[in-house]
Amino acid sequence: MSAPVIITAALVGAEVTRADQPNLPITAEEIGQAAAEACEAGASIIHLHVRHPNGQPTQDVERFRQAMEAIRARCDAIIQVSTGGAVGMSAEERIQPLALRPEMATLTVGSVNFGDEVFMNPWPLIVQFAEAMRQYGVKPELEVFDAGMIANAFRLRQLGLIADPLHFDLVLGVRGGLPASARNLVYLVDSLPPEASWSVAGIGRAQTPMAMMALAMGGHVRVGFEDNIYYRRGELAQSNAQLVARVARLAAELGRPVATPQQAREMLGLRSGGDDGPRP
Ligand code: KMH
Ligand code: ZN
Repeated sequence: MSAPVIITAALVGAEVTRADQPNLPITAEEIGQAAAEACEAGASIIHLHVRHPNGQPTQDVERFRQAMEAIRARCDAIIQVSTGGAVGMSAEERIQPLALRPEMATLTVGSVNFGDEVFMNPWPLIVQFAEAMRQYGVKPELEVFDAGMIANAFRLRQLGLIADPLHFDLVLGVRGGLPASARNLVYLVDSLPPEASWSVAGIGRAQTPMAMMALAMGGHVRVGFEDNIYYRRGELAQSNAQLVARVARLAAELGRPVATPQQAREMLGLRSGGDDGPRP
């Protein structure tokens, strides 16, 4: 058997709407239910964004607390909060959920055009977020949307702001970022520290081919409505779990078992096992 694959379910995101995907989870209860189904299908990490009841994206700490409680009531998944939030949010808004001391959080290591907008991550913001994660004992997942961002991760490591083993998420196919291709994925993986772990998030129709490449290369996989709302061309996915289940099936064909949350914690070197709960 090859190494287990860690599947991350990006359930909600900040950009997708109910008009785009009628089954998008929005309330804490809906997010908790979607997380439980995704875990049952093989996910061990829940990448978490939250919304106001009207569907607007928010980084409000109470909304995160409610969603985290709803997830923890139903499954043992690693909760990875977003510090990316939505394009245009301030650093102060985006950093809020770290105060809940989740096991993991995203740390985007550079700015990138994002559709018609710009996802702003200037160096001082990156340092501020990395320092806060260190202070709260939160493991960063380093989000890479373009090749140059990896150099910033090395710089953070050199400054002692992040520690080995590093974990990256390679996001391929955002309009304005690095396109999703086999050549680009291989280039990014070759640019990482050899001991680092990595997952791939292919955007839109690139989700499944990028997942298959990651599985074959020994990497990990992120899927979910945040990145792709379709099951196949022209057919909306029924649920986040349906997308996770496909990756689990493909992994099985390649002889890679899906990691349990506990196995994923060990593989990622997480601090305790996620039983210390959110704090005020
Ligand atoms: N919503 C994107 C602009 C993250 O979660 O850290 C940024 C994003 C990345 O979703
Ligand atoms: Zn996100």
